[in-house]
Amino acid sequence: MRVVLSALLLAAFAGDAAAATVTGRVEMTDRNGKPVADLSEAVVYVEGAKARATPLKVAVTMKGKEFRPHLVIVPVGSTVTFPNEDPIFHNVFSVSGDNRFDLDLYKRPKVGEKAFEQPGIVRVYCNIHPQMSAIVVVRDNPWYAQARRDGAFSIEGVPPGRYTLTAWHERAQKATSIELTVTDKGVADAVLPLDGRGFKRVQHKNKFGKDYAGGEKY
Ligand SMILES: [Cu+2]
Repeated sequence: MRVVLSALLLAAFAGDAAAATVTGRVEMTDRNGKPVADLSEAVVYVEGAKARATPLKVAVTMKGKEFRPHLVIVPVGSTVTFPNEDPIFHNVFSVSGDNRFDLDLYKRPKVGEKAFEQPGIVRVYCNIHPQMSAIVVVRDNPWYAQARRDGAFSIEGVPPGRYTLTAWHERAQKATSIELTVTDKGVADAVLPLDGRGFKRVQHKNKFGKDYAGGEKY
């Protein structure tokens, strides 16, 4: 028994020691085929490896009829709070698959919240103001990053193995995935090109699946 335990402990330590860093960069072309200058809302994440990450509690504040920040990434089990700092009503909702929710109407100083239990891209809107939108990216492991303005990203603590590395951006037509072999030395030069040439802003529907009525009431 003691021998087995020691072996397990060794394996655990070896695993920690071998965790590597994956760095690289996201690139994206815009509608005119030019490079996008600000990639700070691109996300990069390791797929195909489930691992528990400590749940977070992060705030997406509603102020001036905007969600701030526009994008957050959290591990499964995390709670996103939605403080309303406007003196008017907002109604936060999403119809994104298993992460759908509806916080109903409230105004300052109430704070609604939602715990996200399913990995996925959650598109968050307000049922009153069609121009308000936010993105919550929910991941089932701790290996994700938000790119810097110049597209560079760094994901730490990745155990050696074979993975899919995916980049996603709201304005890209689809996510870009590459196969990645991580050794204990890490990966330094992953390049993930995204195609934003076909981007068109399309007005989403309200929480009932209908068009927004013209003329705001609040
Ligand atoms: Cu609103």
